[in-house]
Formats: sequence, C-alpha cells, structure tokens
Amino acid sequence: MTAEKNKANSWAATVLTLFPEMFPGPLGQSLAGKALKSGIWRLETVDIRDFARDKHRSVDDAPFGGGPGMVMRPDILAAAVDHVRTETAENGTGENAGPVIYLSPRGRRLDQALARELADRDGLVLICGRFEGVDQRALEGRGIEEVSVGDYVLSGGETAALVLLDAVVRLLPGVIGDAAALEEESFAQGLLEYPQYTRPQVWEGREVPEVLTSGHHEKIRAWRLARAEELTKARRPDLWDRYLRAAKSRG
Ligand code: 4GT
Repeated sequence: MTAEKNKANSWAATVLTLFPEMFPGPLGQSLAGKALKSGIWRLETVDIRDFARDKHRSVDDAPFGGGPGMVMRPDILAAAVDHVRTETAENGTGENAGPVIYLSPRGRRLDQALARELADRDGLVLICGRFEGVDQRALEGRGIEEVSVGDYVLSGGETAALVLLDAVVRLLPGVIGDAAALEEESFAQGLLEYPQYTRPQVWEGREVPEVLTSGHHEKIRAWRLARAEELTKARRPDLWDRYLRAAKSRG
C-alpha cells in the first residue's frame, strides 16, 4: 500500500472550533501523538470564525427572548459544517467524514461502547461550542448528533473534544502496540481495573500481594478478577448490575 493511499484511508478527525490552537494540545504527546505523526489518524481544525461574513467577523449574537451571554449563530456554524462535508465528498477518496457531533451536556453520554463505535467509523467531525452554546436550528438543520463527556459544565467544548478523541484514538488499529494490553481490557470488560503494583516489592513497609510474585499465572488471573469484581461492586453498583446481567444473559 502506498503512503498516499494509507493517508487517504486513515481515520480523520475534523474539529470545528473558535480556538484551533487548542489542538492537538495534549494529544500531540505520547501514544496519540505518535499515532498522529505516523499517519494512523489525521487531525484537521476548522476555525469557525473563517466563515463569518461581516467586517467584525462575529460568530455570536444575543439570545432571542433575553437572558445572559451570547449564542453561536446558525448560519456561520452551518457554513463551516457544509464546507467540511463538501471537502470530504470532493477529495476523490469517496470517503465519508463520519458523523457530525456537537459536544454538549445534553448528548449521549460517552462511554467505552460509544468510543468503540466511533473508532469503527471513517472519522469524526466535532463541533466545539462556546458562550451559551449554539442555535438549536443549526443542530436540527444539519442533523447534528450530540455527545456529552459527563454531567458537569465546561466553558467550552474543546476540552470535551480532547477527551473524546483520546478515548477513541487509542482504540484505532496500531495505536496501542501491545495487543495484550487491549485484550486485557476486554477480559475485564465492564469491570473497574484491578490494582496494579511494581517495584520496589516493599515500599514504606507495604508489601505487594504475594500471589503476584508467585509465578502462578492462573492464580494471578483469578486474584485480579476477584479484586476487579470487589472494586466494581463497592464503588460502581451501576456497572456491577450491568456486569451481572451481561453474565446471566451469556449463561
Ligand atoms: C459540558 C460539556 C460540553 C460544555 C460536557 C456550549 C458552550 C457547551 C460551552 C460548552 N459543558 N460542553 N461538551 N459535559 N460547555 O460534555
């Protein structure tokens, strides 16, 4: 496969934002950063302000009905979305840009299952809101989906987009070199991670659980599963219920 074809086929994130300099930010480091440099995924930013038409390049206006703050204009945002969709349709690869997602506390909550779904697409178009958010008509008019990274309020969608991209990019084929690391996660599917230990074997009088230094791989596996189950039951009864129901339906 040529480098050109490889590039055309790599997973692509397009981020629409008023702060393009926030990207790749932390995703330029470590695992995701290496994968970005090696072409496993591509990142493009689109400055929403480039689609403003007046001399002040304004992208927001006061909310109809009154109230505090400003709202992102639907015409400017839609022009930016249309530009991205037209570009990906015309780039000769026949590739789809993937779903267009507005990061918002109202959206479907991001979890591992959603991260996997998104990693299986050709890419993503992410819209980062600022101010009091975007005009509702832009979301409806362009069939934009919504995803939330959790039940709290952020001052902008950019940090939410970085969280989503981190969760998705590490699932792309070839990003985590060690296949065993991903397999280990699926072994513990639906459970919190078991506790980890490394050297020194005794630290401030605290010892590493003996089984972990025993070399008995089956015992280690059983110990880790028991700890993962114990932790999940105690700290995340919601996950524990789901885990039990999944185990029962498997029989
Ligand atoms: C929370 C989330 C998010 C915000 C979340 C529009 C203006 C939304 C500020 C933005 N807050 N975005 N994606 N929990 N704030 O995902």
